[in-house]
Amino acid sequence: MKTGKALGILALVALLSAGCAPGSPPGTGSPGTASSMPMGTSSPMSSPGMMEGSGPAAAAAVITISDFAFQTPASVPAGATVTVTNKDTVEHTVTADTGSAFNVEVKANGGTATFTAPSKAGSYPFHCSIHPQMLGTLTVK
Ligand SMILES: [Cu+2]
Repeated sequence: MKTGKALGILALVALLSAGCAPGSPPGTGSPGTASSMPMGTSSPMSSPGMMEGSGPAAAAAVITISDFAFQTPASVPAGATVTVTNKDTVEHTVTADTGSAFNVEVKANGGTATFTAPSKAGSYPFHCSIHPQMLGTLTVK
């Protein structure tokens, strides 16, 4: 039994594997990666709709884009101002599939854009013109 040699090999293997381990320290996502974009500046909910001018304040019509997906409200009132917030790190668009009912670009990292919902009730499928696999439907009542 050449235990000593076996132990030596084991030690060598251990050394090698330790040395070859990818040197990625834990926590690669440093807390500083978030952009300096402040989150609190774009909150349409708290504004009493003074800029709208006409009509009663409707329920918040907000589309949120997150992780390459649209999060749409169950419905929006006809003619409502729809606010789009993009939480992704790339730009997206909200583009009606047919016609030109709406088409807005939404900047990355918390960018917002608004458009006016169609004045006619119905379902309006839309997509992102940059990422055609991103699909959504805006229901107008
Ligand atoms: Cu997109």
